[in-house]
Amino acid sequence: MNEKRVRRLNEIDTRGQGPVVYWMSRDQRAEDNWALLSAQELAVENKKPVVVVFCLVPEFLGAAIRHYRFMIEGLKDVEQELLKKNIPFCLLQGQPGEEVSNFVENHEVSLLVTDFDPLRIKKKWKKEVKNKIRVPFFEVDAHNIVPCWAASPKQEFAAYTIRNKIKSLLPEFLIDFPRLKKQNEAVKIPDNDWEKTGHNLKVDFSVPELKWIKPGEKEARNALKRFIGQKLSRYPEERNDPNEDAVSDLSPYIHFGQIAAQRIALEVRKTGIKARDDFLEELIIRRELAENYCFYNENYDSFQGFPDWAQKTLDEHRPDQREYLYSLKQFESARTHDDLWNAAQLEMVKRGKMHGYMRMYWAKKILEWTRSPDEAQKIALYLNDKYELDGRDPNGYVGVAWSIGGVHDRAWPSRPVFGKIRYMSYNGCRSKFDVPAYIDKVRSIL
Ligand code: FO1
Repeated sequence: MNEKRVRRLNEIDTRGQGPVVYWMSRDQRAEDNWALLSAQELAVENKKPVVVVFCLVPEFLGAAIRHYRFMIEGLKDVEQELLKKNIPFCLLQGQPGEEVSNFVENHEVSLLVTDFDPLRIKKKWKKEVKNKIRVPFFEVDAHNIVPCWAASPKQEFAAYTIRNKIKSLLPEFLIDFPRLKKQNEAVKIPDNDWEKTGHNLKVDFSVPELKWIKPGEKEARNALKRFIGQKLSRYPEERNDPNEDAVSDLSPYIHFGQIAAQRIALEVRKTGIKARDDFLEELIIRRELAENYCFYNENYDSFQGFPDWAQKTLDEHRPDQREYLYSLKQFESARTHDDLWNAAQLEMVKRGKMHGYMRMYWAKKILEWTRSPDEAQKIALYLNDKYELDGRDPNGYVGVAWSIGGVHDRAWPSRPVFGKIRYMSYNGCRSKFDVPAYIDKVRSIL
């Protein structure tokens, strides 16, 4: 295990008598999981068994049944995969500060490993657990190919400033995964009561589950095979056409950690298909740039996080007359004057996944049709996190910050409301793809 993937979260060296525990949160998979592999390595070193715990938290950042169903079904797969290796999977429920630290206490856990996540809520959870436990506590970046802290020690300005830093480290980090070993001794823990969990989870049922995408580690691998077999070669020219089904649909699996970005990169690189470079740019550089932004900028979801030039230009244009003004309700119910924007909103509500190109247009129009950039960002993030299956993710926060606040983008010729923030227009979309066809396609989604 490359030590650079691991960070210590406390300075305690005394270990407990019991098992090594991996507190799984972001990377919800048994295979290709550096945090689990690290926990297993530490367990074998100390002749201890390893146990995996997952803490199910109600009302996570406004997640709805759409998200919890996808995640919980995926976790059931994880439980089964781990069982085959004699590794117990223990489902906790409640606030991690309580539940995880109690588990460590009650099972005399020898040391705790968890996975990396740059989001504020995860830093808070880890701080609470760290303040309560008296055993060594480690964090492993199992989500990124180049660990976030290894890629750069600071917030990067744009893709071109981080690209070479990451590329120079790929030979060291973009390597194949060792297989998870079967362990002989297993700690006896009570069976998980999935029914009880499902029933007494307080969650928003107004956002229905999705039928078109199946959750879990196996389904994620199938989606990867399909993407490589049928779509990768078309990716460069068709990725910006929402009528073409050339996108990978892998983002929900990556978000819930049901597949490792590293696995995707390894399989795509093997193909030798010319198009792979465009896809790998998105998968590796753009995604790790988003992690970098959320990790080093605590205002990743607000106006204060935008670069100075962007804040200045947006401030200058706050008094500008808005040609249209819509409320959250009007946006949410896709009732604007713009049929293309309405279609993008409906695609997200009904399918849980808006096409990447439309996400930029969609967010920029919210900036154009609200009273302030602050309100625009709040509405965009609220809708994104409520309906997108891959919401509540660094990619989503940065996608909105790029569209509304010019994050990782440059200044453009100034115009009303936007100032120097890049503008996108209806006619611009019409020059890129068949707008009526997209609107019809969305209308036909059941
Ligand atoms: N992580 C957890 O550790 N426990 C949860 O109950 C949980 C719920 C959840 C619901 C929706 C969602 O989009 C993410 C959720 N996550 C949960 C976090 C997730 O695994 C990711 O770590 C972050 O959302 C992305 O960084």
